[in-house]
Amino acid sequence: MEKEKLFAEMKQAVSDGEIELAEELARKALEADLNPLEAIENGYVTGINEVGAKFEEGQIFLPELIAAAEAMKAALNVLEPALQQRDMSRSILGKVVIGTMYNDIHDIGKDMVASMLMAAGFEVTNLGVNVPCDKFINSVKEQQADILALSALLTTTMPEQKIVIEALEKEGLRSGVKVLVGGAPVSQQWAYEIKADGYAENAIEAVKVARQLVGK
Ligand code: B12
Repeated sequence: MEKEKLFAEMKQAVSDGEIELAEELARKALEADLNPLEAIENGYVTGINEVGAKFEEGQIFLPELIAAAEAMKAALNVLEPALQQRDMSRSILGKVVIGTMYNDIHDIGKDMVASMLMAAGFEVTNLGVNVPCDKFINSVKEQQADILALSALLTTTMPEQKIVIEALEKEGLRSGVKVLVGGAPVSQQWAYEIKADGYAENAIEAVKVARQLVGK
């Protein structure tokens, strides 16, 4: 099947909240040997963005948003193993602890960042969503993480990133770990303000910045 047509169908499947169809199209993409990242970005992400815009404009409501997100996650479950495939003989670039801020349950983008970092050769501990500050701190200590990656999708949970950075300082851990921030409402300006070490707009940029942060 033609690539662009498949991407259009992926977008539509997310938009319509069609879980099984979204999954089936992801399998088709793998069978056709398409780049999984291209399928995610040009297919599914365009669908979820359209749904987000409609939600903002009041054209659709939460149940439709949830259905779209579930369709997207089902497709990612199929594609992510392919995204993570890498040459295991490569040395580890560094250790990353990643999670979504407290009171925030968005994880689609955060999981993409986690997958891309793994694919690039980082060892990733994914703490999930709604992660309290002390859980981030404990994990940084336990893992002796090189990078702490913080995801916020809500303007109300962005300040949690600042709280975590301040807690790292209080615990005397700040100089030993680089903090990378991201999520749709997060910006480079915000990263400066809260004294994060890096910001990236998307999963591909996140890998580039993470490499720079560990000097590789
Ligand atoms: C899907 C979705 C949901 C799903 C989430 C499902 C899930 N498992 O994640 C559900 C339906 C559960 C949901 C719930 C809510 N949502 Co919502 N949601 C979205 C939506 C449509 C898409 C988000 C998404 O997955 N995008 C696709 C991914 C691939 O992109 P991404 O997340 O931005 O991630 C990329 C980058 O940001 C970056 N990145 C992400 N994390 C990180 C981390 C690091 C370290 C780095 C470097 C980079 C990085 O890389 C990623 C990959 O390229 C957005 C709108 C939008 N377009 O952003 C609204 C949106 C974020 N939601 C919104 C709202 C209001 C809510 C609710 C409060 C709704 C409600 N009334 O209950 C709840 C919040 C619940 C909570 N406490 O968290 C608002 C937020 C408004 C604001 N300014 O704060 C948005 C913007 C919609 C809108 N326009 O109104 N939502």
